[in-house]
Amino acid sequence: MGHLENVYKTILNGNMGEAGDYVQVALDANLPPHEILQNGMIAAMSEVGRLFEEGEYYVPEMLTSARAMQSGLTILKPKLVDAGIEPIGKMAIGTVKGDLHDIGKNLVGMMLEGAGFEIVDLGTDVTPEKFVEAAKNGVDIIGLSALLTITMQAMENTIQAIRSAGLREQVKIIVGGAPVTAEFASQIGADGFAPDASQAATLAKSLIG
Ligand code: B1M
Repeated sequence: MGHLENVYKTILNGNMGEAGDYVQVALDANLPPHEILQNGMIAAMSEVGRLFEEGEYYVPEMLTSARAMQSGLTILKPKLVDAGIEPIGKMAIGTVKGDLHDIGKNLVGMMLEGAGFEIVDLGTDVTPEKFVEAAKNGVDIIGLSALLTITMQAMENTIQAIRSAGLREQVKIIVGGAPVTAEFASQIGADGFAPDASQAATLAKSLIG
């Protein structure tokens, strides 16, 4: 079996103990980190989503796959992030209120770190008030992630809260996550939208450039 296939299967089956090992084996075989991420790990998570929609996977299976994904990411992170460079900007990132999905948010954080940003990770289920607090503490960019259609509204509430606090002109706000679109982003008054983590890094650089 190929290295990518091993990574894919171990995440699909939620074998947390093995995911990191297979990622390491794939790296040792000189597979590019982005290929392992995209075609092994992210591909497995989309299949998990599909199986959940079909009623073959339930929340516990989604959760074990997510844990396997996270342990694989721990191994991959040093390859995605070049440490030791002078920060080009500071970004606070979080998953909005009501939403617990954090894999995409974590990946965006890693890619931005790789692009030279200092990252403040606010976690998941982050209230608008906490984002306002981060804006007050002087970050250049605020990143909002949402994976559920019902939590997209919290993105708008968050931007509104930042505006009401009089801080909207001081920070750039970017949004993303599976249900989010460029159209929605401009509708709620965000400064930008990115469909994936590497484009989020490009976008963030262009916003502070
Ligand atoms: Co949930 N879940 N989940 N889930 N889950 C989805 C999102 C879903 C699409 C599955 C499905 O039905 N096909 C569906 C949402 C439907 C909808 O609203 N449209 C869903 C549901 C329904 C739910 C629950 C309601 C299930 C339930 O309890 N009945 C529940 C909600 C809990 C809550 O948040 N309050 C729930 C729970 C969970 C788990 C906790 C079990 C687990 C998450 C664990 C974790 O994150 N630690 C989970 C998982 C794993 C998924 C799927 C299978 C995978 C998500 C993922 O990690 N993808 C997901 C199905 C799917 O997405 N196909 C699903 C991989 C990740 C790399 O991609 O997060 O899209 P993604 O991030 C990408 C881009 O979107 C983008 O870049 C990333 C990297 O390229 N991006 C940004 C993300 N944030 C960005 C921010 C940016 C820019 C780009 O700028 C700031």
